[in-house]
Amino acid sequence: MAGTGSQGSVKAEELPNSSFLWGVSTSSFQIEGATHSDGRGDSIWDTYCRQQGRVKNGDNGDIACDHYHRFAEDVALMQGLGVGAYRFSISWPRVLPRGRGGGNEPGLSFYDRLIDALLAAGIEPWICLYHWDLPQALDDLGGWENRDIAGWFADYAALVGRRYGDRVKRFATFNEPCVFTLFGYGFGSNAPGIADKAALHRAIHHVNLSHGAAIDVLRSCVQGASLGAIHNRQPCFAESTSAGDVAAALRFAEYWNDAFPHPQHFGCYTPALAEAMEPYQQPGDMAQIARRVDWFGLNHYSPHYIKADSNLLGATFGAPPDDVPRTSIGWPIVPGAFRDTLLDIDRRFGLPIYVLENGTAADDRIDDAGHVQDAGRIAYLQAYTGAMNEAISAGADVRGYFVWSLLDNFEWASGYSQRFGIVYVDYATQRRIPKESARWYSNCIAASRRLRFPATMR
Ligand code: GCO
Repeated sequence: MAGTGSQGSVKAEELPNSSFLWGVSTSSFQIEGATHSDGRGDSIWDTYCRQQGRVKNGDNGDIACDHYHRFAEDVALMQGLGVGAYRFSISWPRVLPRGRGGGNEPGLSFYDRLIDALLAAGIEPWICLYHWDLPQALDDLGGWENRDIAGWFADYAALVGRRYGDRVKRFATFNEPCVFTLFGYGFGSNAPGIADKAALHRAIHHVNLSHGAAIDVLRSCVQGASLGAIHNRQPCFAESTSAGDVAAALRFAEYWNDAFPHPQHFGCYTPALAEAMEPYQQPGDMAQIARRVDWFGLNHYSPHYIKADSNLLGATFGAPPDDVPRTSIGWPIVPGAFRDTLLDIDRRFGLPIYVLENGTAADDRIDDAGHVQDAGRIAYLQAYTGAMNEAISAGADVRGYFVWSLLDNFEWASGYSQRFGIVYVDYATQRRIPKESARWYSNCIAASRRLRFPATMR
């Protein structure tokens, strides 16, 4: 058995079989830094960080994990972990500083080097086209509120597909479209900081259109492409049994769980959203949105507990019941909700599922011996991978699991105050220190690879 000792031990019979894909995920703005290097243009997150009071401690992405310069070391870390895949995102303003027009060769060649290093290390690159860093130049033209963005996004997808498609086959269009539209255009708590219901609905529809357009482009320019999108899905429980909270939870779930996967897979908005989305639709849109994809990408951390509110959705995040355990940053730990979500996705969409983000932030510290003992994260990962295996045993077609995240990084409006990595980053020196959870994950992967039969046959 790979793991020893009580903390970090892995029981092989609790793991999926040897063909299962284990990976780690990151995103461009959260780790790359070098925001002013080699011709990169500004993104909406550079702008947002400059606005006073938006991001905790006034943090920004200028240096982040300096991955732009240290990618070789980071690939070596992944190789040491034994992961089979690495999901990262392309920074749109790094490869197209104005969002459209001519490509930026130094930016494009950075991803060439990263991809080549991954392949040399035996790690499959998974590219996500959009992890929230919209070129500022496009936001100046209305960003996701401007219907023309579907064409701009398709052109960007073509640039990426043609450039890397000889070596990369796995492409996701969007990461968590419900989060960046809801927080960015509905609540105003993420870039570009807009809080307006019509803006939210316009953005939702244009992101959906852009998804369909990019799928078509990638299919035509990447031979053997394996395509999908990355969605959040999680139960939205009412914080209380009051009619107001129950209605709020249902409404919240419509936006959180269904505004994107439903139209992308079934060619229509759910009845609850249909009327609101009507004004933005043109003939043929729904067919353009519902393009065939090859897998369902899932990000899941915990269920939501929702309560009524006076905001534009009439719903916001509430508190979990007192008896629900929480991580050190307060997120509810409910592995059963993860299992149920996987089974629900399997039934609803009938596609192979890749869990492309799961993990937790913790109050990690370097101890006197220079180690980072993150027992809480290990317990979380153990419980959640266990729940995933229950779903697999019950028939869910789950093909892979990626931890969020490889490195501690820029956690959006929380700046660097939340550490999600299995590798600690000492931001003052940029030194990387694999945490205990990195060792646990590595053991888990090694144990799983040794299994000869699917977990369902054990
Ligand atoms: C998101 C993103 C990640 C986060 C992670 C932890 O959901 O916000 O996909 O960028 O860092 O989910 O919050």
